Amino acid sequence: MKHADVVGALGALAQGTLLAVYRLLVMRGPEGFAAGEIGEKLEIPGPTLSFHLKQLVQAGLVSARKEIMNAVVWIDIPPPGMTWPANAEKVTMDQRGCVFVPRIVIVPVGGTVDFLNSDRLLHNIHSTPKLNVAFNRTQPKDRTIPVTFAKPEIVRVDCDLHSWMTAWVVVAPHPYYAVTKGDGQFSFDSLPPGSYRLQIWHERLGTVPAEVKVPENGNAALTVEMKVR
Ligand SMILES: [Cu+2]
Repeated sequence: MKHADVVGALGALAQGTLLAVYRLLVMRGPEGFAAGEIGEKLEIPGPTLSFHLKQLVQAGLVSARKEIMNAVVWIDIPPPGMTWPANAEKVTMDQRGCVFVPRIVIVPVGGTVDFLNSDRLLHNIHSTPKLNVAFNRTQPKDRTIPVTFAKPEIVRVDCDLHSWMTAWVVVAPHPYYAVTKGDGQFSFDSLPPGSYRLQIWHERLGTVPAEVKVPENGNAALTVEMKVR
């Protein structure tokens, strides 16, 4: 069994507990819990809990620290002439261990996301965007469903069969979009010197603006705080 299969299979087996841990963490939000506190609340023994936490981190659902992962950062007005390369990389979103992996993908305007299902069970992809075309498709194992997104928008995608399965497709008009990683970090490559206004969006924390000045020489660094509303 490959690593991904093992995680997927155990994820399916342990869904009840996994889900309870995830729910608790989602309810608490960015403040999070100490591992001991979670174990106590849910009466899960330490080794089992750390296994589940590892699964959730691997699935990109939680970060082990206070940094906010899966926030989307973008530049309001990109530097002139900075457009998507003609053959941008293929974007895929898998359904694995009953979660969308990754939880957030960035796709250029007019681009296509290949939705996959690596699980042995049936999923579906359901979305009712405001600007893009709605879709609601059944997805058996190993079927690839390509969906094209024509307008800039942050599109929510759900699986109707598993209420906790949510993902986001960020349809980006230019390449200066990034998703924060598990350590809360993001970066843009080759951003010319100048002042930029950024937006930072998180599915539960809303959108906050920020300003950054990129110097002639060297890098710009920025720290943004997001509060629970
Ligand atoms: Cu599902």
